[in-house]
Parts: sequence; structure tokens; C-alpha cells
Amino acid sequence: MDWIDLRSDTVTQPTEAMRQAMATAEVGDDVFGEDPTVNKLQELAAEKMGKQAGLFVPSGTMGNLAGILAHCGRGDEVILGNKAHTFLYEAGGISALGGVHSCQLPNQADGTLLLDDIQAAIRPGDAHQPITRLVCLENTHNRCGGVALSGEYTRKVGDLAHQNSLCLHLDGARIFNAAVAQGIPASELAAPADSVTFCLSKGLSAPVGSVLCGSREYISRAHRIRKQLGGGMRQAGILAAAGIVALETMVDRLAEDHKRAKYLAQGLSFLPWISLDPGTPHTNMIFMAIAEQYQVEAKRVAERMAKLGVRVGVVGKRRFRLVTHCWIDDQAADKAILAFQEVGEKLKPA
Ligand code: TLP
Repeated sequence: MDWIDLRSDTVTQPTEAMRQAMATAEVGDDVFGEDPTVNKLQELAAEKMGKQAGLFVPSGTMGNLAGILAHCGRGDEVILGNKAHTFLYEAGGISALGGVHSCQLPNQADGTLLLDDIQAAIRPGDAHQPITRLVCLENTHNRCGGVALSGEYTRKVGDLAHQNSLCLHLDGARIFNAAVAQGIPASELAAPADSVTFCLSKGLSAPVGSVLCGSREYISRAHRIRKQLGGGMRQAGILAAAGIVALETMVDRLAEDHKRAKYLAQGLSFLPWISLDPGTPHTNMIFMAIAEQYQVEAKRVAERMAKLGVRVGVVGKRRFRLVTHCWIDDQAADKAILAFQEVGEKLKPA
């Protein structure tokens, strides 16, 4: 069966151009810094983020982990959102592996943290308390609906952090979606941050990898941490080659995914058993729930959808996340709408 897979943009597979580039990539031992293709990707990534240097890592999770550990020592504290990917979905790595304490502030519906909350969370110099070192933001914000943070807001948080001798790390797994949605370069969104990670293997469709970017001195610290985490890869140019194609050819087309997410949401808005979240989609994610009067669980609906060839993300007892990406064309969106319609026909309101 040819699946219509809306669970995530992580399911995207390398394009033909990526496979070609991978097959012919010039490689070397990257642990010695000798892989020309990795070096090229890191330089290109740093340039796109407006930073001095980049570090190729196997995943967004490792990018955030190495990125945070390069800012914080054991017992130091990071201020982050209670819906941040780093807090919810990275297996507690920053505390388990780095001994980093987290202070979670309520994420607002638009993905932001209130500036007053951040200010109030910064610890005084008191030996009873951890030392606040870092603030983390996420752009786009996954659990807040794939909403994009503005450059202006990020700048305000950066200023607040720096005035208090803190650093700002940006989990920019989908920073290019945020940039394309706002019609600005990603470097503008990353400028206030001391460090930023972005993913090559989500909407950009590369098979593996993320890049952590920051100052030269910061990246050399992160490089050692990546080694400690077992993330020193050898002839990784095979993977980096696809990442270069991703950066060069897959960024601008993200606008299509945003357009298609709107189209899909519009089609679903006519189904009485589906309740779309207000404002969804902001970028390439649709968040929605089963309308109150229908007594069915999301996982049952997902099973029925799967039988019709459509995979959907279940993110709560009655909630779904649908993510558009380059493998979802207009036809696939239409088929998904029809499948939802068919499943809905068998549901009865209470
Ligand atoms: N997110 C995945 C799941 O883990 C939820 C997804 O399907 O969206 N930051 C953000 C904002 C992310 O959404 C993700 C992945 C990561 C970091 C981690 O990236 P990977 O999966 O490469 O470790």
C-alpha cells in the first residue's frame, strides 16, 4: 500500500537528487575534521543561520542536548517552556546525561514564554539555588500548533537573557518553516540566539541529521560534547551530501506544505465530528480533536484511517496532529479528506 503518512514530516524520504549526491559524495574521517562534504554542510548551515560555525549531529535531539550542555554545567538551570520538545520529548536527556536542572514556564498558546515569567524565574546569586544559565525557545513551536515565533519576540527574549548574563538557545528544528511563513531569512529569526539547532530530516526531506550553529568557540565545546555522546561519525559526508541538497533546494518549497495544510484543514472543517484548533494550521501542522458529542477515541479513529491507507498522528485521547510535507501532494490531501469523511460516516453523535 502507498501510505499517505501525515504523522510527521520526519517520514519524508530522500529525493532523487539527494540519493545522487549521496552516491557520489567525497568523504573523509569527520572525527579528524577531514570530511569535505561535512565541512561544506557545516559552513553552509552556519551561513544560513548567520553564525560563525556549525556542527553536524545525527538528530535534533542530539543537537539540543549537545547545544544545552555546551552552555550549562551540572546543577545549572535552563529556563524552558512546559510544552518544549526538549522538556517533553527528549527523554529527559539534559538532566539524565548533563545534570542540567530545568525550570519550566507555561508556554502561551502562541508558543511564547512571557517576558515577566522569564525575568521572575532568573535565580538570585544564592548558594541554596541552582545557577540560571540559559533560556530556550522553540521555533516553530511543535506542541503549540506549529506556530512561528517572530524575530521581534525572539529579540526581546535575547535582550532579556543577555542583560542577565544568560545565553539563549533556539530549538529551530523547523526554523525554515517559521522563516518561510513570515517571508524573512532564517538568520533573522536566529540572530538574537547564541545557539540554534535546525533539522535536515523533517520538512527538508534529508534522511538523517541536524546542525547546531553558534560562535566558533561555542561549537568547539559542542564538538567535544558530541564526541562524549557518541555522535562523532566517520564518513558522514554520505549523509551531509543529502543535507546540502536539502538546504539548497528544499527550503522555499515549504510554502507549498503550508498551503496544503490550509487546504486539508479547510476540507476537514466541513466534517461535524472534527473540531479544528483555533487558528490551525499556522505552518505545516494541523491540530484537531474529536468533537465533544462523538464518543470515540483518537486511537480507534487512527486504526480505521490506517485501514484506508492514511496514517495520522494521535497526540491525546481525542486529539490528532496532521503534518504536511513534500510527500503529500494535492491528491494525497484529497484522499485523506475522503478517508476522514468515510470514517466519520460510521460515527454517531451521542
Ligand atoms: N519532533 C518529532 C517528535 O519527536 C514529536 C515530530 O514528529 O515532530 N525539536 C522539535 C521542535 C521537534 O519537533 C523534534 C522532533 C526534535 C527537536 C527532535 O528531532 P529528532 O527527531 O531529529 O531527534
